[in-house]
Amino acid sequence: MTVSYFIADLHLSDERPDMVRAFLRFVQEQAYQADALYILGDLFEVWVGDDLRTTTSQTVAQALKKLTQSGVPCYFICGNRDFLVGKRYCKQCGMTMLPDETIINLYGRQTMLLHGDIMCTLDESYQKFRRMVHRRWVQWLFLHLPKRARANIANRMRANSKRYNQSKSDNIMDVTPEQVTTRFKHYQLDWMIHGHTHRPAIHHPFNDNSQQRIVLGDWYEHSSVLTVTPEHADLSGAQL
Ligand code: OKV
Ligand code: MN
Repeated sequence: MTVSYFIADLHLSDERPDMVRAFLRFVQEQAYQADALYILGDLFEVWVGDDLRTTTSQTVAQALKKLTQSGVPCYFICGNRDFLVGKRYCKQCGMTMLPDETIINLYGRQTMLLHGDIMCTLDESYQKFRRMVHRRWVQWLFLHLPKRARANIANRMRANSKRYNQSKSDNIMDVTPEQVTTRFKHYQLDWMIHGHTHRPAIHHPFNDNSQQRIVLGDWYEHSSVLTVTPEHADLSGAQL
């Protein structure tokens, strides 16, 4: 079948086996018929190194390995939570890591794929955090800490950010319109597909209806999947 699937913000972890099951169901019941599966970040709620295996990470790897070995290519762009997913884990899944802001030809449409956090420039404290944890030497040091120390740091950082994010307004947490228009103009995009904001929608940023910004939803209550064929794009969510 001529169809590609796009998902993001699954935030999978051992704490939500129902969400993991929904992902496995999606892979088994839909993804095998696809030309490709694109995972646009935050597949996992926490990631502190490929060497820290969890039930969830291994179950997911097994399912994706079977899928990719059957001939369905799977692509992964990291999110703001799972930015430390590495070559080793991607290899275990048989999936290909793509850089943030990858441009593909999607059945004739010039399409940019990204997680989306990089366009949330109003959230200055987050952008500062992002720049820090994306430095190569910072990641190198963190990954050379013992597993227990990494897990402890992650727990503390998550607890702090939960408290902190409640005080941020909706506007600050969304993408900056100017970041969107700049990319459409500079790369002559037809489409942009991203996640991160957990606000599923199809936006038309210009008067021209052929240009679309498609925002994927999260998987907390619904399995949010974007289905793209040569004819159309369908953004749908099914109860978990
Ligand atoms: C991911 C976010 C926790 C947001 C830490 C260097 C540093 C990596 C890390 C630790 C945390 C990922 C890897 C996590 C995202 C949070 C809290 C807020 C806004 C370092 C490299 F700084 F310690 F040196 N981390 N984890 N947050 O728990 O998955 O995105 S995480
Ligand atoms: Mn995100």
